[in-house]
Amino acid sequence: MPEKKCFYITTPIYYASANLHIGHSYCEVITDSIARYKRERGFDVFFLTGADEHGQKIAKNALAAGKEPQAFVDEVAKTFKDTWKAMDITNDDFIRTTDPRHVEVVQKVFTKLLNQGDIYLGKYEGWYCTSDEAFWTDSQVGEKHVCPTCGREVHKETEEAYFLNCKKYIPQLLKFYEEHPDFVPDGKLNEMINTFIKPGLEDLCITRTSFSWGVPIKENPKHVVYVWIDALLNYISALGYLSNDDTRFQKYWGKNAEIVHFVGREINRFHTIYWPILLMALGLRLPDHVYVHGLLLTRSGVKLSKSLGNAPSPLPLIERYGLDSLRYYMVREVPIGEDGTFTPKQFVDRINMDLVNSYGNLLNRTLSMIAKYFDGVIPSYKEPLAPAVKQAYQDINLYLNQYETEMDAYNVTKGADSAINLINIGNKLIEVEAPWVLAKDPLKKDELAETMYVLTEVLRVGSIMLRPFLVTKAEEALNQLNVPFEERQYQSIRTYGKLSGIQIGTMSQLFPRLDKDKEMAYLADLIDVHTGEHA
Ligand code: ME8
Repeated sequence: MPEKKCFYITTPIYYASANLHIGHSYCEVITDSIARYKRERGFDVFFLTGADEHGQKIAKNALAAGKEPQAFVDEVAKTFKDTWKAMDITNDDFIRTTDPRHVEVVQKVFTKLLNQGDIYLGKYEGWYCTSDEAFWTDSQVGEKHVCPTCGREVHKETEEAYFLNCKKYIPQLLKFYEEHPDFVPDGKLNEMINTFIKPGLEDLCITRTSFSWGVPIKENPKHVVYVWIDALLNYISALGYLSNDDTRFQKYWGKNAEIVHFVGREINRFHTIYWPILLMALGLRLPDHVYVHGLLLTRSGVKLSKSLGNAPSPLPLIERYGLDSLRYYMVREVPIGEDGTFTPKQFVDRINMDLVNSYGNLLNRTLSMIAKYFDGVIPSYKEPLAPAVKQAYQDINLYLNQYETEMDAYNVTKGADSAINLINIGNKLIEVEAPWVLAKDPLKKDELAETMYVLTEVLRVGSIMLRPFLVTKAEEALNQLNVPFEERQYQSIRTYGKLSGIQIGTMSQLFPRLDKDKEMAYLADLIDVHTGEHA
């Protein structure tokens, strides 16, 4: 057996300033789907998420809530963990920037870079956005002096501060970009180069003295580390970088591991410019990809966000529609690199069309017909003779190949689409072959058997493909078909013919049909409570 290839995948660590909303869940669900897919493909996966718990904004929120910052973030981090549990997120670790294991790494990194001359003490004057905890230059804030990210007013701040010598690394960074054109897929790097690097990237101010809720540096403890530098280091502190036991780090940040960060577009800059610079300064390898996904917007095009208070939690949606429906909608309906809107109509239509009509229905019809025409036993597999059945096997291979290509490129939207297209091979075949007609003709017994057989394969293969998204229902479908353990494994996905003679399990409806008007009204209400927008 060749050694498993290591795959390290991360989401951002979410600001522990308030509860999570469906925008964050979107980021987490697509990443989780990739992690699950990679595990299915035999990779040794490590999937990290966590909480970003330092900074002025969080200290302010804690004060407003009448709590000590640590007690405040302890509570928020617990809600994060509970939410991810409710969404069946399969993260292997949950890092908090207040974890001692993380704080130590931040301090050690600071000392290392200070000693090697990549960090120096200077004075900072700049435009600061309190909400985004980001400093901006004159050209970035423009004449109106507003934050380019959130549009809020920025103010001037001056303080003694340490700087990271970014300028030194620009040639090396540009060379890296050139040599790794797929570092940031979909051309999402050009904007970064044009906006931030070409106009001249300044050294980055990486400490603050105006507040204390952060990691104090050992050399000068009135300084705390800038929240973004603190936060970015989570990706390696969680693996045990610079700790007594760095086995995980050697493994998942090793040269043979595949490393992918998933981030939303508004934090592209930090992950594609400053994070690589930090890693270069530390003499570490860079990630293979920073995958930049789009954002969920309100219907009038505003980002759903915690600070604007316009975004609902995923929990009521899970309670009403089930986790799999919500996960499926997010993955399938919002094209991964683009912004999308949570639209009640699209939600209801997508669930009814793909999960109820295509998937649930195919399972139901197939099982009922096997019960009716074959006493509940899957007929024997034989080389198919009927042209439509032969074609169905070819189409299974076609969509399966397409699925793998898309999922390998992290395109979960197209991956899910290929899986449903594969399921629809079965629905089309039922229309063409009309098993109820074949059943009446004794000369068509073989054709009926091969038709029913291929339908079970469509469902088996399709369910394995859907499993990263439909984390309970796909397995439930395999249970109803009574597919043996071995034939559920991804490595057996292309092995056809092993289901002959299986007694099918108990039938039940996978997804109830949603009443369009009723559910659209419910969803519009739920969303509008937060966004203040009406359809
Ligand atoms: O940025 N739609 O934290 P965060 C889709 N702590 N994704 C969204 C979204 C939306 N409406 N709103 C937020 C931070 N996100 C930092 C990260 S990592 C070293 C530090 C995504 O809680 C957002 O794009 O504000 C980002 O990828 C993630 O949620 C965390 O956002």
